[in-house]
Amino acid sequence: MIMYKFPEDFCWGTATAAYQIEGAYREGRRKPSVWDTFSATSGKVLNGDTGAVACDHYHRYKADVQLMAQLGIKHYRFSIAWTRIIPDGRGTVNEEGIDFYKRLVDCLHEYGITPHATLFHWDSPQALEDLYGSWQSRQMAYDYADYVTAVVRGLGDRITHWMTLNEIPCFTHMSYDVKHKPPHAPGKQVRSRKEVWQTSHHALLAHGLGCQAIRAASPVPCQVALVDNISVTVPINESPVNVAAAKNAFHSCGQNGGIIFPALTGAYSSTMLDNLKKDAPDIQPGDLEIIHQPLDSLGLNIYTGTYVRAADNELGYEFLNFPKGYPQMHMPWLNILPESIYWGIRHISETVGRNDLPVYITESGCAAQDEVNATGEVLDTDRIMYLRQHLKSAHRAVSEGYPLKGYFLWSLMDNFEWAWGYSRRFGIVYVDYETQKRIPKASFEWYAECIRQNRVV
Ligand code: GBH
Repeated sequence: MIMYKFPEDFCWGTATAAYQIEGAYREGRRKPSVWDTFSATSGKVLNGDTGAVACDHYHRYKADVQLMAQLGIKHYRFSIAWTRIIPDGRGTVNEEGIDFYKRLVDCLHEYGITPHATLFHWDSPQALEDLYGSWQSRQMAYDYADYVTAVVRGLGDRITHWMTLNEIPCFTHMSYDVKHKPPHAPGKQVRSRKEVWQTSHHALLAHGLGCQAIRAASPVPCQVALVDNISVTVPINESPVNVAAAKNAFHSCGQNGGIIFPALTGAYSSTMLDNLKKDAPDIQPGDLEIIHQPLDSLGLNIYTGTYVRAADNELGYEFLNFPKGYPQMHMPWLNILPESIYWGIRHISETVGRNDLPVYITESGCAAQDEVNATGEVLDTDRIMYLRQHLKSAHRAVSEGYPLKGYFLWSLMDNFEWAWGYSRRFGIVYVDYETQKRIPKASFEWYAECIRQNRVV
């Protein structure tokens, strides 16, 4: 019988992000990020929702850490808000901001939970958007590095696991090219495709400078990672020709070739540059060396993927559309494709060629149409089904020898789901936004049991 056992040292965790849970948007000298401005603008976020209060985690972090302890996780991934640390984006460091994260991290340590801090999860300071268009400018990368230095100076004695940026395409391409529906803050349209690629190039540069800043400022040895949402190509079946097709497709897709390839290999993928031609970003001498920093691990956020098969065309492969009625979770893009976890990890190893790098699934999870029933429970068996299949796929990667070290479930609790506001629930803890009451869902108990038994249950 296959027990789906994980190695003894496998890291079980959950993930969140500052703007999605903290609230307290005007407290502790915090100033607005682009998401405050965007969500306060009518028509940008569903139902006019904003992150002003969110889960009020800023005030309720102790109870939330207790929930994590009850769940049994030993690892927690959260993000630090730039506008709490340096409210104007650049310049004076705000000690009140540092203090909030000290309290949170000390509380995590009290319960034996290792903090994994993401330094940027999309909440660019509004002041820098006003000053120079944030990621449109190369200056953003340098201001980001200064912010990172301030964080690591303030918190580096108690945090040793750092992640530079979360999902570069989501705050560059989705923010400056409104063809992405729904767009992300600040939701501007730049003039050309080249300018879109320039924003992600600046973010890559920020990643590289950020890595250097962390290592320079950390008082103790630390771990540095990038978190990326690769586009996962899944062969329609595992015949050699279809596996080869999926690899080729992984390589040439812009979201991979233009982000993970330069970060991990020091070069944009050649097929992707060929595709872009005049739309490729300007790359200054030395940029790729800065971008290609030594990393201690790679974080992958994987929710779904795309089927690929071999085809008799110029490329030799084709992407397949999902047929009508294909099973989905509660997001238009969330087609259920559990093999994407396995293939994402395998492509990093074989297609990018980085089989030396430990990998963490830094986000995996789904939205469901959760309801509190008459007995006050949320019986989200659909989420359990989704998670069980994805963990089996993660187990396959481990059992075949790929260097998967941990799994962070997205998310600990329901939260502000960006342009979808509070209408989409990704948590294993239900949040009643009227009362801020937390109700652990059935999936919470299920995940706790996986952790207790160290296997897929
Ligand atoms: C993550 O992004 C985020 O890191 C997290 O903050 C968020 O809450 C979570 O997912 C759940 O959404 O509409 O076809 O253009 C997930 C990556 C990138 C997946 C954008 C959906 C849009 C596809 N997302 N993508 S489409």
